[in-house]
Amino acid sequence: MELKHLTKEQFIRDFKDTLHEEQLIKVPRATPSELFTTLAKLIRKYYTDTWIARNHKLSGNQEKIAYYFSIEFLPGRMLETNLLNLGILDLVKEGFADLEVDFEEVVQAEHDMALGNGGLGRLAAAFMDSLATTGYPGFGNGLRYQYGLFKQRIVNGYQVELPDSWLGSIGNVWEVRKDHDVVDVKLFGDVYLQANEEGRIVPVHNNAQVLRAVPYDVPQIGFENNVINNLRLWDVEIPEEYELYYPTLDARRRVQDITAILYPDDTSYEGKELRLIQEYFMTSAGLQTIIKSYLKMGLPLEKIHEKVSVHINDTHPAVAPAEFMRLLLDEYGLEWDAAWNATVQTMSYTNHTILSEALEKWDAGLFKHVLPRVYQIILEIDHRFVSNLAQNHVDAGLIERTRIVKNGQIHMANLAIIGGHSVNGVAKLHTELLKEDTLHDFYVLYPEKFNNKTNGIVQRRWTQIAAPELSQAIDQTIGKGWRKDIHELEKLTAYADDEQVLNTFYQVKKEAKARLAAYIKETTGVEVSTDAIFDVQVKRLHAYKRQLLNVLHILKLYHDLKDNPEKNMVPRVFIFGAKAAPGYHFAKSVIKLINEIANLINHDASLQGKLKVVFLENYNVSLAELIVPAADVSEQISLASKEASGTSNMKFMMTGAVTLATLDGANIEIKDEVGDENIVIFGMDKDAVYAHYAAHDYYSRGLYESNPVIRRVVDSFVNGTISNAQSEGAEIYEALITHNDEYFLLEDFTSYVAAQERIDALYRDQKSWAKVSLMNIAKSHKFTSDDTITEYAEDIWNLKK
Ligand code: 26Q
Repeated sequence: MELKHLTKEQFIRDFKDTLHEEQLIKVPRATPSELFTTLAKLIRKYYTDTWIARNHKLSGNQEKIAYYFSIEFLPGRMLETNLLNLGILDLVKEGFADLEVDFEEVVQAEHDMALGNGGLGRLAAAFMDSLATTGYPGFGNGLRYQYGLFKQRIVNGYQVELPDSWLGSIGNVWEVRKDHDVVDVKLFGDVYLQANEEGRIVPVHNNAQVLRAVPYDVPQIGFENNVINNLRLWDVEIPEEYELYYPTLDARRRVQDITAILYPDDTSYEGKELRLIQEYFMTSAGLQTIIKSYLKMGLPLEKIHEKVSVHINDTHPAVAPAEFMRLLLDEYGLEWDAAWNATVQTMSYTNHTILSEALEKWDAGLFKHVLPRVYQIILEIDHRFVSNLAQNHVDAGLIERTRIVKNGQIHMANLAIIGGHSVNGVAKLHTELLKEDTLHDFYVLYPEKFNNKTNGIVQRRWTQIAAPELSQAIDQTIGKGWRKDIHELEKLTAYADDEQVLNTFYQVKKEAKARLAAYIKETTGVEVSTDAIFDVQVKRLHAYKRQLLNVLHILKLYHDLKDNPEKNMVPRVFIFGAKAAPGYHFAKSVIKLINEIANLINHDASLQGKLKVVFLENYNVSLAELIVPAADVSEQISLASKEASGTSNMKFMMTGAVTLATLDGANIEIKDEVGDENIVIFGMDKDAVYAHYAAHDYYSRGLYESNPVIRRVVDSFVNGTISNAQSEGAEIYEALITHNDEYFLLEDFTSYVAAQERIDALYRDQKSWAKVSLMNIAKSHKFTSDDTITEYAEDIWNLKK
């Protein structure tokens, strides 16, 4: 079906027919959910031929394909992106207007696909969109969780987690089950080595549990280019021929558990058997199908790296090099050296964190129990790595620090680095820290493997979909070319002093703020004025991200206003959104405190509406689409060196927020793009932070005792200022004072307050503010994931379009 020629009238006819056939009803009687399902089915019909053609072409033309292995994908809703990318979003909106259907209601009937925690999962989804949009052959490989990231409710100020049963009653309308591509995955059992008839030593794997991996493909539609790639998500089933092994409901449930839930932690890692099984299950299933489809080309396996790249997104799929070796050796009979060469040249790895508590290490005993054959192979890889370096007279300490298996643990990052040809960080500073610090030993061994790939975002979702008024204002100013080539945003710099343009953009921001204000009123009951500065911090809750620093500043403003209700300040609305990992006690206490401080402040008439605090529950991709375009200030205040990159910082920038930031992650690159005058920077840089580590001289109690402003703010956690949060307040006080303030909030507090005062002053001059805002939009094109993925494709994967 050629969508180029689709008219509104034809679309309306098709839609009515589909609704009739599928739901046996007419438009006025259909619910938003029925309308959504119908629309999704219709556009599936529209794109199916293109999808099939793409799959045929790729299997026929022998192009190299990259496979992006990730335990998380976080696309959010797909309807609008799919319509936009097919080039029919406006047409469908107009058609629905004619049918008197509220398009927005239909959009909202789709459940977010939230198979990810935060940045890492969202980045994986962005890469899928950008691979299709740039036209590179790149497929995703992950898990089809029954339940996505938990739904957050706030009850009495506390976070409550509810299951996210995203498949609901209508399932995932976009996916296609691919029964002919099922593979089996083996776990547990005993392995011993035996000579076969040809005298070759082969493993015998007895008493294994055999699981069936069933793929579901979700189309990834490129922007107006007739390219559709696959995101392949695996589900688990009991193979019919092994049914007798699962006689009880309990036994069956234990199998289904493998793809039941996404682990909701995004930092501290826990060595759970089920998690290891999830990781292996998707890795093994993915690699098996990759090898099978490669062999259909009739080429020799030892050259598979010429046609296939496997990317390891963080260490979660880092068993890949060992599993690939197992398949090449045991299933396809390659010799070790040929298999190892192919493996190293196929694999590449991205690191997303320098926090040592997040680095995956598996207990060797547990690993051996679950994956006995893979364990043997890892021991062999480790053994060869060690003896090879020893032969080359490499320092024994260096060998010990970089080997894979030691002290009863398997170090997954080490396996990913040794078993691949590329290691990258996700922003310039992060990659430098990997080289200098976290992975320095590997950098000494393999300097050529290291490279940087600064993260990016799908600009289309954050402008054309989330910020339609802004997009129109851009069209009116520089024409529509930017919608296809985001670098044209640079043309906006020519209007930095054009009062009329600045005023238009200022008004556009106000419209977005009004939409958010209505949502805030509806969901929290709090009234906020669009004349106030909308100051936003939305991201996972973690100590290193320092939501608490933001809270300290709010308390300071509160004290200032109590002392002097006439204090001259631009009214502020502080907006938070954040999920805490369910087991992360500290993070949950911060949420409770934010909510109780909100209660305190929002109900205090003496503050004359100058200060408001709102916590929006269940922050997810769809809520981000509402919040981001409405922000005046983007809070990116992690302790320097801790935030690998950040990506929300890029989204805020693109929609005209002013970034208030530390010199961390990609904030540094944002500053380099916009210049010092268009960003507000504060706090210690990475060198100052590291100097404290080296000298062991950080002493938070000293700062508390010597600075009365700090003392008053910190004391308000324990002196009854905040009601209903005594134990949480005490906990925070302890963390800051007794436990020496691990993330140096108190040291950065003073410069943070000064930075906030600069924001206040800047906002008072509407024209200056509008100019800074416009410059941010103009320079944001640097952070498109289309360019990031092009760098992966060219530098790491060696793909052709
Ligand atoms: C590991 C083991 C067991 C359970 C969970 C996990 C786990 C899950 C998710 C560990 C880490 C994550 C996610 C990490 C993450 O989102 N990191 C962020 O990645 C972004 C994209 O590169 C960066 O922009 C952020 O700076 C980084 O924090």
